[in-house]
Amino acid sequence: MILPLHSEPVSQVFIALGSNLENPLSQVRRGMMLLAGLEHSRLVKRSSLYRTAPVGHIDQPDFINAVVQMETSLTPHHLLDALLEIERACGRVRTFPNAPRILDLDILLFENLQHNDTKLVLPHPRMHERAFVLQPLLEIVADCVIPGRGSAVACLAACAEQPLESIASS
Ligand code: PH2
Ligand code: MG
Ligand code: MG
Repeated sequence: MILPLHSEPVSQVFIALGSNLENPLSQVRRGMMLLAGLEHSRLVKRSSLYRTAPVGHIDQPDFINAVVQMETSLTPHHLLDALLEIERACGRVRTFPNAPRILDLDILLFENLQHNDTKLVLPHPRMHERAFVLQPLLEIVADCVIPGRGSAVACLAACAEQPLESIASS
């Protein structure tokens, strides 16, 4: 009998990457490289890279944004801790909400889980109103549905005024 190499349950997850400090393009590429090496996980697909205007706190440099699809046997909270550790390793220092950052890694979707505690909200609570998340996500899954929010295509249509420009394949 041929046994599977591992029998841990695997979850499909989507992670957003963003940077607007210290050569954002190379920060996002480095973030992807570190995600590709994440324990108990596999990087499945990566979107193109986008240059995007800041949303929210607008008096800051443009961002580079992208999304990756991963498979992981980590729990949502272990995955979150691993992402925070990568952010720290890349030199991120937290100042105020929405401040410029070297690297931001956000869990967008973890399977179809809807979850809310003080550390983690799933799906990401603002993903449905951010073109810099929706456009790269739709590149990977054209028929993506956001639990509790509906089709990602419809969400993107509602934030069409947010400028973003595809700059390179990742
Ligand atoms: N991240 C934010 C707030 N605003 N704007 C853009 N364009 N890209 C981001 O990654 C971003 C943002 C908070 O995480
Ligand atoms: Mg964020
Ligand atoms: Mg974050």
